[in-house]
Amino acid sequence: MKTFFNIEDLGDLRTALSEAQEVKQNRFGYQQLGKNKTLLMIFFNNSLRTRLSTQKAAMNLGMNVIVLDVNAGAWKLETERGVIMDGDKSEHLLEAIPVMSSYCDIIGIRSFAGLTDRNFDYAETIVNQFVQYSGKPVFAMETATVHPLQAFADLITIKEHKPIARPKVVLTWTPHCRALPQAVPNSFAQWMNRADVDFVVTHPEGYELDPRFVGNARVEYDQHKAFEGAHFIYAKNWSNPGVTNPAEYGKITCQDMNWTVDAEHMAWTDNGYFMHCLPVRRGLIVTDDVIEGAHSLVIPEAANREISAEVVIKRMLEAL
Ligand code: AN0
Ligand code: CP
Repeated sequence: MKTFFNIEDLGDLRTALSEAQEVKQNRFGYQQLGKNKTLLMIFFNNSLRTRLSTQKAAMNLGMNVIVLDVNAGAWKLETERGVIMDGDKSEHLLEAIPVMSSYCDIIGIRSFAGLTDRNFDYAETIVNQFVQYSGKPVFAMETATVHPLQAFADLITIKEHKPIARPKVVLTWTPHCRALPQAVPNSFAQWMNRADVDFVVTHPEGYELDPRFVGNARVEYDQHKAFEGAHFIYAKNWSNPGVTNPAEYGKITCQDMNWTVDAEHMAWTDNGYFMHCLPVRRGLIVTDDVIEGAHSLVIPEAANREISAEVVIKRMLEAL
């Protein structure tokens, strides 16, 4: 595997899921693969889970790991070409990328959407430059539009807990106080569309996800109807994707607290599980009782991030 951004990069999903199961039972079984190989993890944004789980996965595989927080100690990077660099940015991404890649074998990158320029974000301008100029395998640790390590871990978690062969999975928008990217719901939708699940998306009108991710998934604007019979509720806030109104891209255009997942919402489901990628703001996305309840999967879901990362890095090592 040379890149990992979209579900297509992973190939057959069943094979990937059984590989995940195998890796989970034997996570130190591939130490020779990573010997004397270096993973460079580059963070343009904060992280708790991605940082720890990806580093752990690489260490399971016997790799050396370097973590770079671009905004804490590195030179500020210019990303646009053709500018006179007389501001606070001391170095250009086009030098920084080949320099960084000379010290490693595989690159993981976190670079969130700026949420101001839809075309810039949805063209994956930053990450594509890493792919083009590094000459190394590159994987997403959440880019402007995707978070595939999360979606893969979510799918592993659903497979481990599903009460029936083809469960009903509902992605629900929830309110939030800050404008958040669409990467998590984009990837979740993309992956659920390919998984053996009955997938429904519910959100206020105007919050339609980009068609290239949501595809032909069923969209139900009535959250109560969407929740009926659900086996998994996947809550997430996202800012306006600007699909129906480009001027609203990245803005908060709804703060309706009726969408917060509470016990009453969960009672509409078929004894459903609660999922969220974390970090989560209680009281906005979900109530304390639901996230702390017996049917909350947020901790096993986060733990599976180590497994999704290990499968992805293992495949990249195998292809070096
Ligand atoms: C980020 C987001 O919503 O994309 C990261 C989630 C994994 N969340 C926040 O910035 C709070
Ligand atoms: N779910 C997730 O990616 O969390 P972090 O932002 O803490 O890495």
